[in-house]
Amino acid sequence: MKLKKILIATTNKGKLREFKQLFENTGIEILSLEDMPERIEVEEDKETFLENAIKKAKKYGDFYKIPVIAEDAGLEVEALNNYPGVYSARFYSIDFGGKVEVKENKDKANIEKLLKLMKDKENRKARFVSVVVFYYPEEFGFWTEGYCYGEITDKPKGEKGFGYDPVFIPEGYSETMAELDPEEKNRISHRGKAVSKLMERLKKLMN
Ligand code: ITT
Repeated sequence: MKLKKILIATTNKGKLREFKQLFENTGIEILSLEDMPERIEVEEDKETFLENAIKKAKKYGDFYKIPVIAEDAGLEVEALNNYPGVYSARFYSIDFGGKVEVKENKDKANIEKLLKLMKDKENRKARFVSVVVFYYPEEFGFWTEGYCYGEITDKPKGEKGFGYDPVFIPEGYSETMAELDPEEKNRISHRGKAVSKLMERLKKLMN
């Protein structure tokens, strides 16, 4: 199999930036949805990360007819019954725990709601989950997953990364994920781990 270009099918700029870094020096050209001639809407309405990631990969891959990587990711918090989970991107807007108004941006509204729900919780354990699907239209596909374990802080800190990074301290660290350099985050993150497994599979397929 020859693989020259892969479309990273995400509307999230933070994710796209990290995927591009992870594929640096692989000889594979990374395209984003902005390089595509036409936009399509894909609704994430499934109950698991895997089903959402498969749905995104298939819709984009079949529409644009090029190899695609799609990811569904999120934060699972033990004391909140693993919420926000698959609702991570739109946690602020769901009934669970009450809705929160978006003032500056969605990431900040999600964090505001999470910290409110975690206010008196002693158990701060959480993990980031990434499920990544590679799909080669009409031929085959596979998926990998990665986890990053840590704890939820009581206030946001750091400006790097995106999403819930300012309130997540990875195991073994004293800084939040948003205080880590991008290379360091990619080395330990759920996404970094899922992508390195994916690359192992791709290497075998390309030989
Ligand atoms: P696409 O579906 O277009 O890829 P999205 O933002 O909707 O973009 P997801 O459905 O996978 O992506 O939702 C992931 C949400 O989980 C994301 O918006 C963040 O709030 C959170 N998240 C995922 N990975 C994260 C990370 O590395 N750091 C912080 N938050 C993360």
